[in-house]
Order: sequence, then structure tokens, then C-alpha cells
Amino acid sequence: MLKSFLIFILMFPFSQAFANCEIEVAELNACAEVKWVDGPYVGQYSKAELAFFTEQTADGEKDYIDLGQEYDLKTFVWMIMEHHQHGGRPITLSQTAKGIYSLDKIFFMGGMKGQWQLRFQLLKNQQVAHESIITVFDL
Ligand SMILES: [Cu+2]
Repeated sequence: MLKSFLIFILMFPFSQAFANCEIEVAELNACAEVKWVDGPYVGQYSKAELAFFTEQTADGEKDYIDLGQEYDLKTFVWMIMEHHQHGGRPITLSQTAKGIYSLDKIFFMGGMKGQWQLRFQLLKNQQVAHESIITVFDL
């Protein structure tokens, strides 16, 4: 009884910190989150913010982290169609604060049937160390 109570106490801070972990980034032992600033739209530019953080308190305070020298961030759109997949126009990526990136000119082209995804990768020595896939449209 006492033992299970202790386990509960030990686990609680972790589950609370990561309760709102939309996207897990195990390599950083962190969470990521994508917020749409404008859009998402099909056929016109959308804008989003991508953030990396380690903890989130109950009142929504986040501890943003630096990706550091170790990782390069890459963001791109990707479409999965029935018989092939392909990318699209490049996203304009810029860091706006510690752990926070602005994704500008995200373009999900219209006129196709398939899934439009937003993907980000962490590159380490030019190799993909992490990839997250966010399905944005199912057309
Ligand atoms: Cu297509």
C-alpha cells in the first residue's frame, strides 16, 4: 500500500509536466508544439509557430529550450497521394526566441487528393535524428 502510494507521488510530477505534450521529441527529452498563427489554408500561405519545451506547469508556463549546436531544424510540407508522395514550396524558417521558431510561407497546394503534412526534422551531422509528422489536411 505504502509502496504504491510512493510510486504515484514519484510519477505525478512527470505526468503533469508532460500532460500537454502534443508532440514528443525523445532525443531532446522535450515536447514540441505547433500553433497556427494564420491558417492553415489550402492554396494560400499559412503561418505557424513551432516551439520546443521541457516542462509545462498547470497554469501553462513552459520552459523553452535551445536546440543548441547539436541539432539543425528542418521544416517542410509533404503530401501523401495514392501512388506517390512529394514536397512543396519551401517554408521560411526563422528563430524568434529561445526554443521558438516562426514558419512562414507554408503552402499547401490545392487541386490534389491526399494528405498534406507539416514535418519537422532534427538533423545531427546532416543525418535525420528525429522526425515529427503533423497531418494538416486530408483532401
Ligand atoms: Cu500531389
